[in-house]
Amino acid sequence: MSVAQKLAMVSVAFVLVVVSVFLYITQWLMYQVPAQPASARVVNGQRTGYLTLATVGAIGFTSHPTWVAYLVREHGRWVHSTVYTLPAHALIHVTVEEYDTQTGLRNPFMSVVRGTIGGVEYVNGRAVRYVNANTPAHTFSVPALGINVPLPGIANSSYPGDLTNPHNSHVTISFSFRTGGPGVYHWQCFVPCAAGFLFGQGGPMQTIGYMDGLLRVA
Ligand SMILES: [Cu+2]
Repeated sequence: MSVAQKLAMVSVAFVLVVVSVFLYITQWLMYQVPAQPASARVVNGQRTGYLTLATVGAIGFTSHPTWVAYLVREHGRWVHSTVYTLPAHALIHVTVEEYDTQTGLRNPFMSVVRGTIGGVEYVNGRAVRYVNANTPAHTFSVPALGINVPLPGIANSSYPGDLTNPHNSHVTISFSFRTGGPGVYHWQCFVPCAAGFLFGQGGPMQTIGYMDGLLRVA
């Protein structure tokens, strides 16, 4: 093989690598998590939206079956998504079925309910303004809207809670809040719930679709 031929082969290989890297990075940058719309209707003249969520200790599918995750109820099915579309200037009623065990908060500040209607959440129907900081499995927190809702976990002896069985052990949490104008608001969990990661803060805690998400208010 001549030097020119060798040079041509190396050049072609180099171009292929550069193009592959370029495609990989652009695909990664352009990736959009599919948004799950929440149902909206007018109740007593008030634009109202509903969001039904679940939290599980291990999602059991996806490429990370062992990761903690949020799911959303869509048309009678649990869907793996943390990107939710909500109506603007509306009252949003949220219900969370919490199937994971207690991890506890590193910062007890996050054990106080904030930003909800009445400053309360309902834990199995009982209104509370805060929970014991050792009990949350997860939180539903939207920093830009001042919302923080700690979600108490189930007892270790009841684990794993099974989403597919509505009678299985879980804690039902409900609360309401108002959306403002249109925008995209980041939300996340503040419990270091990522088992197996440094300080419980890696993996699912850093990944949209698990313990982080977006509220698309439109
Ligand atoms: Cu969490």
